[in-house]
Amino acid sequence: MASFTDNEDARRKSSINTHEYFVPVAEGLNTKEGISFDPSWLSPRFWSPEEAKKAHLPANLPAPDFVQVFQLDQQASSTKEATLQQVGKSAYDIANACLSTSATSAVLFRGLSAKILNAKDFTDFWKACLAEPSSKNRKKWNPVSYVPFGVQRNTLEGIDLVTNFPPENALACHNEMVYNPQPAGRIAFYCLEAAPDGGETILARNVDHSRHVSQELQGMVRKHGGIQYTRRYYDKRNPNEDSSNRFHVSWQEKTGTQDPNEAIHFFESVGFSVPDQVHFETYDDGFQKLIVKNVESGFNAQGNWFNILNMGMFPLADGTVVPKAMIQQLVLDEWRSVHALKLVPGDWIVLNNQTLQHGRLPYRNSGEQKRTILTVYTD
Ligand SMILES: O=C(O)CCC(=O)C(=O)O
Ligand SMILES: [Fe+2]
Repeated sequence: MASFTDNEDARRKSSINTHEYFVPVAEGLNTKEGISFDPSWLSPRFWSPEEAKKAHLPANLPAPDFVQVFQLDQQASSTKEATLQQVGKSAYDIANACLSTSATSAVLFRGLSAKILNAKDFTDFWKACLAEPSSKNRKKWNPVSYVPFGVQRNTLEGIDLVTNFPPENALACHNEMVYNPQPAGRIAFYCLEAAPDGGETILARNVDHSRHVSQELQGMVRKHGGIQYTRRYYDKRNPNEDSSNRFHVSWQEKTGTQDPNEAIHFFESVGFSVPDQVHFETYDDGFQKLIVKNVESGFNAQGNWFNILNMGMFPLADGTVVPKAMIQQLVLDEWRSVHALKLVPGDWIVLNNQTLQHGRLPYRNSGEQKRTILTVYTD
């Protein structure tokens, strides 16, 4: 932890207007120790423990030295004027300024538990981040909805919680909604409660994946025109469909409407083109399915690796199937770019979702302490 004078020094050096509520932490997350790599984090669909023993594994996950860190100034923020709105505006100003430069892909605000104790407080703070900026030169943040393949997230007071993924498994790094035509520009996580054991946030820069993923695979994706993402939503009136599988969703549940035209419009409003990417198709049983199918290049605006080919579920644009051995190698190679940090209560991390991936390590909750992390997204 920086001393008061270090912080003063850092504040003077910083070109960012912190509105007195935040102090830059000059040393960032530049800690020496990392977390040793555990082969059980590798997707068991592609790696058995025996195979992992023979592989060339990463040694450890270092701390992410590229995250810009700011600490809530306890003195300034305890004044009467320091409402959640003021603190939110200030955090927005800092995050927006930092993320507007290509040099920064992550900003971490620490110490916010002095102001934000629950999801309701966070809602007020987040509203201030989304308000019209005081200067026309600043980009307004517009919230975007989370549109995954399957079911929506669980929520707390109307705010999304992190993906409901089995705690005992590592959730590998990914860019949110990378399979949609318009993935979110930013994703941010607020930690209300950390897991007593594990649950570290993991981060990987897309530019680093471009160095570690085999040139052969990158070339193959380019040569075959990108990656094909297909979703098939059944009609909930069809009694033959299995509604117990969470990836098997009806179009009515997915889009929140019973009206087929409105269902198509739902996808249109999040960037899919109609009718080529979204349409109803009639099946042999007489019921229709809503088919949503798009091709994405697999690379971001900077030309870096940006896709979920590692799930082994998606063909290339012309129907070519990537050999299983290449996906297996990809799953491993993507861990070579991974850094880890543990969010503690009061931490808010804002990420450029176009250039930085996130995920998390396995964790265990205890009776009294349950990992609780809120999630928001903007354009
Ligand atoms: O559990 C987490 O920290 C993040 C999970 C995740 O990838 C998400 O919620 O988008
Ligand atoms: Fe995610």
